[in-house]
Amino acid sequence: MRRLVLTLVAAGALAAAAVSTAATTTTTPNVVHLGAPVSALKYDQKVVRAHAGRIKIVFLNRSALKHNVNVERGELELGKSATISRSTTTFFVTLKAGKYNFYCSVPGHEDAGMHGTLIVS
Ligand SMILES: [Cu+2]
Repeated sequence: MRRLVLTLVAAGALAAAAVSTAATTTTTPNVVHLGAPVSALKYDQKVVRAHAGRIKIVFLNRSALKHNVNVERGELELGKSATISRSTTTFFVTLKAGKYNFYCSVPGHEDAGMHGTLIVS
C-alpha cells in the first residue's frame, strides 16, 4: 500500500512538472522585430526567426513614407499590421513551423524589394 501511494505521488509530481514546462513555453517571449529605414523600400531584416505558436511582431517604421507588414504563406494571408509612418505598431500571428513571407502591401513596395522571410521552428 505504501508503495502505491509513493507511485501516485511520483506521478503527481511528473504531471506538475509537465504543466510547469508548458507554462514556461507559453510565457517565453516570442517576439520578432522588423524595421524600415528612413529611406529605401526595404526592411532592415531579410530573414527573421521565431518559435511556433503565438508570435508578436513589432514593426518600427522610421520613414515618413507609409509602410506595413503582412505575413503570408503562399497566397494565404495570415496577419497584418496597421499601415504607419514614423512610429511603431504591433500585431500577433499564430504560426506552425514552416517558412513564411512578410512584405509591405503599399502599392509597389513589395516589388521594389520590401519583403523577407520568416522562419518558424
Ligand atoms: Cu512599404
